[in-house]
Amino acid sequence: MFNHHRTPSSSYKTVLPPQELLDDLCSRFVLNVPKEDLQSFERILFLVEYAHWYYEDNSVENNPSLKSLSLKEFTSLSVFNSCDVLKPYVAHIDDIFKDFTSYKVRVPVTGAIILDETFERCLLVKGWKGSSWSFPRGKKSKDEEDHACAVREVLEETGFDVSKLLNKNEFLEFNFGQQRVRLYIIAGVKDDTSFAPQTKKEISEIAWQRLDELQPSTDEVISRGITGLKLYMVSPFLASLKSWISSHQPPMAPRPDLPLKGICVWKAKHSSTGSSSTITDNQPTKSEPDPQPLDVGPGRSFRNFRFSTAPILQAMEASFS
Ligand code: M7G
Ligand code: MG
Repeated sequence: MFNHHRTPSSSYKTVLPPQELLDDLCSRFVLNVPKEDLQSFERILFLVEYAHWYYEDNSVENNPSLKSLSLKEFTSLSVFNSCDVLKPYVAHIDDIFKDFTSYKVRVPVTGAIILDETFERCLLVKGWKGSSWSFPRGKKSKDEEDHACAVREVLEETGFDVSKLLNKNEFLEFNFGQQRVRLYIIAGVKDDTSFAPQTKKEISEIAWQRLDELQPSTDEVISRGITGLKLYMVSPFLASLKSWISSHQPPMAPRPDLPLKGICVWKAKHSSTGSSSTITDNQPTKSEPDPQPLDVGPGRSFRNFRFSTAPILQAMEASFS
């Protein structure tokens, strides 16, 4: 685990998080939620994912010696280690993760196809880790309506509020395996609108991409536009989008003054993917609303300990029966 061949500062990003920090994150993000949210491993893992993001985006960022962890590593170190009832299941972490991953791809996704005033460009976002572009979209939360999820995800990923522009009946929908993806068409958005994601490390870039650059459309989930743009879950929508556009009048005629390339409207300062596209603007990322400050006073373990074993046990039974 420790790489002794590293550069002079050998503790750089190699220190595992202290158990106290993990316990604090665990009690804040996971153990303090209502019982009904702890009814299955899937729901528990969604909560652990929030704790993990907080760890990566705040704890690791503020402490350069702390090791960056995968969600799986974080999960086995945190919840499954600091919670006695979950401890025995560390051995089953591979299966638990397999279930979680397959559950995730079954959660319906909604989002938006945002068109500019000429209907020549659409707004795409680039993921933080990969290099592909997709429409702003994301998984539905528990009991969330399709259009509400689209509004929330577009707001989180682009900072743009489509709630007043969204028509619940105007959408394109496809199924990818077991996943339903519904995208609402939001047409005629001004191209000087400002965009910036509200989440950290989810989106690395936002751009108006020319629809004709996204062609040739294939039905592939992963494809490339004619100029080499890598696309994720974009192509299958293009044919229906084209026919929608041909039956609707854009509010503005084509703009020959605009570049024939995509127009970047936001880019992260330090993204993990060093992309080379043209940059026009660099707005600060709005930070997430900070959760309660960590309780660091003496006796915190007692104060934070609100763990009730009954729902966890029930969840275990449900998951393994
Ligand atoms: P998601 O919210 O799971 O997907 O985020 P969805 O919006 O399609 O429902 C997709 C991916 O973005 C995650 O698997 C993470 O890799 C990354 N990501 C998303 N968020 C909100 C964060 C975050 O707050 N912090 C970090 N570090 N990564 C994030
Ligand atoms: Mg999301």
